[in-house]
Amino acid sequence: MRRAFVLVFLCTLVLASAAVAGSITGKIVYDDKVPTLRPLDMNADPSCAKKHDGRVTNPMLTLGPNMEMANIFVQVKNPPAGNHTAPKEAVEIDQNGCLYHPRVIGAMVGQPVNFKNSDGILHNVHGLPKENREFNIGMPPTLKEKEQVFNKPEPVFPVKCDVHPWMQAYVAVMTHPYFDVTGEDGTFSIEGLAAGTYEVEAWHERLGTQTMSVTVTDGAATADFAFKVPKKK
Ligand SMILES: [Cu+2]
Repeated sequence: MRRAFVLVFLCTLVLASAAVAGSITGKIVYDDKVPTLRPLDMNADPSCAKKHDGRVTNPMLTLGPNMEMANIFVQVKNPPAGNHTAPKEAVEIDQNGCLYHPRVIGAMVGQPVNFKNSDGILHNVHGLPKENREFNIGMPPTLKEKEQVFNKPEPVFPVKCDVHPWMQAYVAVMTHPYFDVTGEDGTFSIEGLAAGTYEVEAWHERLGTQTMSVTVTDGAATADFAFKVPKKK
């Protein structure tokens, strides 16, 4: 009896660990004519311009040497059921060189987002959500960080600085942890997925969204995306 119990227990453990063994990883590239974006003009605030050597590339389209795309928000649209607890650890977004780093973030409902001010110059963090309450945090040079918590899920919304019109960030508020943002190598990784078929969505601030159906069985499933400039209708 006891042995049978242990066996069932062990089988359950094996099954449980197999059930969350999956992940979806991928690489996102740009596959179109690269537009010439004007560098950012920071001369309106010399203390910003001074933080850069020469031209400041427009971060709207951040490409790696092989057209890898950064700042793509990737999420599972049909996440596994269950209540997902928000991490206590804050998601950080820094105002550095009068730019947001990173430019795109995701946080869970109830998870703090920590807006930092490494610049030590005057910024304000003006969020323009639709579901959550609009917010506008003044960040004088001496204010090094300020936390903000979002209570409702919301697709990606813009955050801007009213002092520096070129400053732009994007925040998504999620009910689950199955999301990631690509770094400069264009890759993302979404872990902890049970076996199943998932709709994966990739979002870019100007090039829209793409979705792909991906089946996770065991180990890593792949979802690679290529973005093009949408055709005008
Ligand atoms: Cu600013």
